[in-house]
Amino acid sequence: MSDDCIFCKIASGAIPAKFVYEDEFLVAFPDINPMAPVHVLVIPRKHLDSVAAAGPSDSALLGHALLTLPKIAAKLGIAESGFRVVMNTGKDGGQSVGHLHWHLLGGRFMEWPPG
Ligand code: DGP
Repeated sequence: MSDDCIFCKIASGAIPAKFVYEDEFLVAFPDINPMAPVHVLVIPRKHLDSVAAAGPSDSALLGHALLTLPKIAAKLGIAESGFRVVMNTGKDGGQSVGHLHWHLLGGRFMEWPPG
């Protein structure tokens, strides 16, 4: 837990959010500024600044997250139509919140390339 991290506060319940999924390691909740009909953020309960801050001891956590993202997509009804997972990292990656997170987007066709 990082004291000044908004996503740590959401994960701990200090700031209320509607969890669409949670388990021992992850929580998922709607993005405050949705870019698609379905747009949730999936975050580890553990504070990591970004994927660039992860190390070998985080392998199981990262693997668990990747395996869980399609399950959350299924729960939200976008597994069959398809979905996009985005992990913005650092300044040029467009990361604005310094706690590792995956955007799970769906409910419409996702254009490529991204802006
Ligand atoms: P990124 O730019 O990849 O770091 O994405 C951060 C996202 O987090 C952005 O889409 C807006 C969202 N966000 C920021 N603050 C909050 C918050 O307090 N609650 C929720 N639900 N989403 C937030």
